[in-house]
Amino acid sequence: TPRFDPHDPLDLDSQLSAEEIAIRDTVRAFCADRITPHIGEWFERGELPTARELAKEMGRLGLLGMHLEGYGCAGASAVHYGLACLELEACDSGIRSLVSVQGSLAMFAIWRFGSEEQKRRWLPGMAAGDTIGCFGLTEPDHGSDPGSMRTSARRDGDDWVLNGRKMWITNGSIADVAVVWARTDDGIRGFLVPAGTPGFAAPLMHRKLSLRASVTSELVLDDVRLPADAMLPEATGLGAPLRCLNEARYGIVWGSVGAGRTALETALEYAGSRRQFDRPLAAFQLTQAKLADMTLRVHNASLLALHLGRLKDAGRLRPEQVSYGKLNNVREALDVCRTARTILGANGISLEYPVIRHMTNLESVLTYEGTVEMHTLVLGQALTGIPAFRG
Ligand code: TGC
Ligand code: FAD
Repeated sequence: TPRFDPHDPLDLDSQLSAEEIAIRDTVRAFCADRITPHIGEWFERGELPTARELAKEMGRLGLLGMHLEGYGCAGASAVHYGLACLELEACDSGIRSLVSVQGSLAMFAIWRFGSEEQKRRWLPGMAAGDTIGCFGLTEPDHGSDPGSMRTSARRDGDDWVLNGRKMWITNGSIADVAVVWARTDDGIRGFLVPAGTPGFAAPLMHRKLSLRASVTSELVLDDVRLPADAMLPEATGLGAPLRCLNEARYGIVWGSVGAGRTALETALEYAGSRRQFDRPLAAFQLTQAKLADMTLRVHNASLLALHLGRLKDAGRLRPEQVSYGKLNNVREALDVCRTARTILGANGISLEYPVIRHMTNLESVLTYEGTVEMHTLVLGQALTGIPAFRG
């Protein structure tokens, strides 16, 4: 039997193919080379200054719309995509967000619900990272309950005219195209809004203390006139954006493991080298209990991600199971970061170490793509048959 590996205590590598390991290692090396050396500074400045350049590099690696087929997309498996998300988020949740929103939300919406012409027009450039997309569902007054959105699209001759506001939109200010969900006489529909369309603006949101190395924006739509073919023809009703969310939530199931892993590994290394009372921190039983607990949480989450990935590749993954994974893995990763932070003592609050950055990032991850409460209620409904979202 192989030796116990503290970095892979369940020997999960034995469950991955050589190709899966190769993809993971490529993304890990890319992050170590291009992102990790700068990410602390970007976070501190509250910027992602090289977002466009990074998108092109990630496009060349095949990471954008990675699990989609055709139109320049890599056509990789769900497990490949998950492993990539894990490595990206081991670096920073904001970097994984850039990729999630591009591939799982904006590109997926077009790929799944777009016309042939829309797919040909947008997807190859988005897969290459030359064209950036965003996904506007949340509004100032409607977050967990997007079905009550007020943004509207009305017909004027053949055209559509959109009015409303979206809030907290990742990639908004750098996007070349916004997928905007709006209410019509015919229910909720999706629209492709090119940047620069008169009446459309995407101002940056400021003062975030989480996900600082990520572009977050408002979308302003004031009498935005679009041609008839701007509407995604196959997307009818709230179920369409929710299907896109399943894809991005799936990526988060994996990604959050990466954030937890970085915190755990940082704490393990720190505990081995920092000495107090003439002993390494790692020699204290209380520290060992923390390390053991964090290890269980990170690697159980990893096992869950891999299991859900295999179900997805087999075409068997249910939205309720995605909620299960997102709820569990983000919560566990945040818990691991908080514990890791205590092991680092005062250094735990410094950006010299990645732990506090991951911890504050995960506060966003806990909220976006469905809050803890929403996923708890999704599971509650799956268990009892009773929806408890509204009175
Ligand atoms: P409800 O009546 O239950 O459902 C409406 C229709 O949608 C269907 N449906 C789903 N379909 C696919 N996947 C899912 N997960 C689905 N959940 C529901 C449902 O069957 C129904 O279809 P039909 O044909 O009967 O009409 O709708 P509800 O209004 O009661 O809402 C249910 C609820 C609360 C679960 C849903 O609204 C929800 O998930 N809310 C959370 C909103 C959310 O997650 N927003 C995320 C915004 S995007 C984002 O955060 C990006 S951050 C990315 C980053 O930076 O990485
Ligand atoms: P609310 O819905 O107002 O909820 C506030 C609290 O009340 C939460 O704890 C919630 O769980 C709880 N609550 C609400 N309803 C119930 C209920 N029925 N029962 C019990 N508790 C309830 N959105 C996009 O569309 N696109 C993006 O790209 C995007 N990127 C984001 C990036 C960041 C950094 C952040 C922070 C958010 C982003 N979002 C995006 C928005 C995100 O999806 C929403 O913040 C999220 O869905 C929650 O909505 P809310 O913030 O309006 O909270």
